[in-house]
Amino acid sequence: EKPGLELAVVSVPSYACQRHTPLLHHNTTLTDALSILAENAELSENEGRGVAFRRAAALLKSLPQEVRGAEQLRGLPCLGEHSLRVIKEVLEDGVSHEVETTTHSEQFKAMKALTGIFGVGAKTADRWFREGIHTPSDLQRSGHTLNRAQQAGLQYYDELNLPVTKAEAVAIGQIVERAVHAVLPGAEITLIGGFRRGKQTGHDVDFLITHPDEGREEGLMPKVVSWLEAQGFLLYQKTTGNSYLESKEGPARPASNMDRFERCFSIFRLSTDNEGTEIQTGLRSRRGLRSRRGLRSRRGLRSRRGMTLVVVGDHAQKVSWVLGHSQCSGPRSWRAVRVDLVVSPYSQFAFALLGWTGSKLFERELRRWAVHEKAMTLSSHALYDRKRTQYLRASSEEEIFTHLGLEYIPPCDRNA
Ligand code: DGT
Ligand code: MG
Repeated sequence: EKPGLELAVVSVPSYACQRHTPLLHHNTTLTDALSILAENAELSENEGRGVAFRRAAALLKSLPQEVRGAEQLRGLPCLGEHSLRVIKEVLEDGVSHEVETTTHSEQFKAMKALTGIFGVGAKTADRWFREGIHTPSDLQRSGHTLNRAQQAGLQYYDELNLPVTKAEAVAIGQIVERAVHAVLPGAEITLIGGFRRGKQTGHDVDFLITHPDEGREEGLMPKVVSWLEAQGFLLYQKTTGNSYLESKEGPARPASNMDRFERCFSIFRLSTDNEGTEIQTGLRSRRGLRSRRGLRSRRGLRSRRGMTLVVVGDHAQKVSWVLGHSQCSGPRSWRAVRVDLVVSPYSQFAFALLGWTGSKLFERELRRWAVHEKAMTLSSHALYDRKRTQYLRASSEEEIFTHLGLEYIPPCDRNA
């Protein structure tokens, strides 16, 4: 009488890249629980355990219906002993004791808060946690020396932790397009990451840039960044050059999951004037750094809307404001948004597109499939066939799936 018993006899393939995983699925209670444990493992730098929970969650996301009883899970792959135990507990009691303990643990909460700062990874956060730093405010008070990324991360903490909407991603896309076309007409810009998979919100916005005439894209990023900076669109940026050389990388070396494209990690200043989406943050109410009222040329102490602001530094976009008192509110005409830009040569575009569309687990599973099932090495640059000792070219994602002997999975079904 339990509906859906037939799940057990449906055969489900074990690699996430063999399955369709839509954004919306039927088992969110279970996958939310497993995701917490995965996150906790990742924050504790226990990668293997994190991946095990992620794989179990991804399997549940791909099922065509809700799991109501443990007997429906018989014969399904990817469900380790630990994950099964958690799933059974949630099915029977509605909650998992381990998940509850984790979400309430000081360490988990602190690690999440600290790694929520742009530029802070698990290692750094753990070191700070052991020094008694549990929140961004603790960190601010600690007087620790922070790098430029972390300073920006702290400064825009609240906003960078607000989800970026699809509308905001589209608005940023228009700015990126203007910038890219101003310095290289004919270049192509593609929205990648979670938004390409159909997500309605994201933690950042990712773009892939290329040009049909191979070589024209070389050195593009610094020009794009200069244009954006001159127009006042950047609050922070760090550009890294292209370091990919086939000869150096060597086909025999396992593909690193960090790629070597020219890349820019940035924080955009997105105007919210025209969209009626003004954000009212309690902290840091700063109206336009490049205000039309000529703030650019002024220096020193300023009093606006009851705040005392000190202008530090001498470059308009790099001005940082130190709040005289922190509790003030008022409409703001812009918000900070994390944006990643990646430039790919045209011949590597399909690989870059596949590698940057995600999800992270889907990517991981593609590489695992390639190595273990096909004796191939897949990266965001290339696909290498180790038996035939040659690179396999592709000009579309479909061709890459074909090379890998996989059914094509469209971006909207890569939400593993
Ligand atoms: P989000 O932004 O949290 O809504 O979700 P995603 O899926 O957009 O995640 P994100 O932005 O961290 O990364 C997008 C995809 O790009 C992800 O599937 C993996 C890939 N990716 C991110 N960073 C790197 C990298 O350094 N190298 C390579 N090869 N891929 C990366
Ligand atoms: Mg993203």
